[in-house]
Amino acid sequence: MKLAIMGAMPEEIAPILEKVGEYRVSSVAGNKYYECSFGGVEVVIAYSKIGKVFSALTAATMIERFGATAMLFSGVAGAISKELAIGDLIVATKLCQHDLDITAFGHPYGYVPEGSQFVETDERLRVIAKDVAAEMGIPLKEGVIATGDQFVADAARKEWIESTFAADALEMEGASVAVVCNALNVPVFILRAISDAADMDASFDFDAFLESSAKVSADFIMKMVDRIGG
Ligand code: 4EZ
Repeated sequence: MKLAIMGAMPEEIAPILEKVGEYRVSSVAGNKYYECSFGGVEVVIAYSKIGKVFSALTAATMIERFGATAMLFSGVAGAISKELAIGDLIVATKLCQHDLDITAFGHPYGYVPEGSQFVETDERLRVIAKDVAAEMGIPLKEGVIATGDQFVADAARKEWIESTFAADALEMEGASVAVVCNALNVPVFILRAISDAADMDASFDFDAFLESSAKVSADFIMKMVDRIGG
């Protein structure tokens, strides 16, 4: 097994690189990839840059070039569900692309022919996450995450995403990573800690809480890696 651990921004993987300590670095297609062995597990770590295209490129590279056989994504997200406060964790059961629209042809939002409106994550990895949360004594919400190439800082857009997809949180990479992993038959797990509420204050909250929420997510992911290494 070789585990891929990815984020979108440097801040999202910094706590992970710090934890593993030593690694080999290589560059592919404008991104750096960090490889090491951690607790008996081979890992490759990278941040993709923001958005669906860069994250799809990085996920595919980790699998095809670096031989990753499972994918753990760690990062921050905007909350939709009122149950989610800043710093809370959410695990995606399934994800959608909220900005994918060929509804002019009668298709539902987020759907393209030969694709699906929602893409699912790996159940076994979600069970590991539940075990880790129980052991830590912390709540872990599961739900739908909506992905799109937009930083959402607008109540109307957020409400549209909620009513269209029943989404609990939103971000800019999860669905594209999950699509790539499902296509290449690699189990995928998407974890996010809340940095903002995708509303008028989102950009300020994001700047204030990116680092602390990214660390909440990264620390949880590393607990999962500990358990996987057993
Ligand atoms: C994207 N990520 C934000 C990147 C923002 C600024 C330079 C997560 C995220 C997010 N995405 C946190 N809050 C969000 C929101 N309100 N809308 C979209 O994955 C880069």
